[in-house]
Amino acid sequence: MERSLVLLKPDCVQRRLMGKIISRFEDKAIEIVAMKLMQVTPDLAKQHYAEHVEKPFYPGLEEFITGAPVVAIVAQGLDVVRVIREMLGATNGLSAAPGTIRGDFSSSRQMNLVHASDGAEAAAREIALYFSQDEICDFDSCMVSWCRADDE
Ligand code: FUP
Repeated sequence: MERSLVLLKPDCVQRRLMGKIISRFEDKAIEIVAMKLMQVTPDLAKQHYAEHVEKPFYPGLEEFITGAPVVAIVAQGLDVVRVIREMLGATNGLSAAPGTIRGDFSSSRQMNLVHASDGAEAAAREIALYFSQDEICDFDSCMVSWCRADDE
């Protein structure tokens, strides 16, 4: 079982798309094991986007990600890092395939609605940035037995 850090970014919150996007993950039987509405601070933004801090687009990215609240989510499932990245589509909403979340709702490179970890290592680092261990709920999902076979 794998986990991923998902952020519904400020554009998603401001455009009232939170429910629609969360529904996509629920429809796919991805489990949500932690979730909260929160304000990203400049300090947290710098830690989250550490690999981009020196890039020319970073100041605009920080202004955007701190400009309104985000919904931070820990998603759990089989191969969930790859599955969610594929559900999101390409980074730039203008290039993202129709049927993906960004392809259906975003027309921007910066305002691309949702962040999701790009690997298992990034997921562990990002989950620890946004959540303490006691905020993550370990519970038995009642529908697992109707969503996949025992050997999957
Ligand atoms: P992703 O892995 O899809 O989140 O994308 P990246 O790590 O490449 O970029 C992180 C964020 O920076 C993306 F959400 C989009 C944003 N970005 C810009 O705003 N401008 C750029 O020129 C490149 C990326």
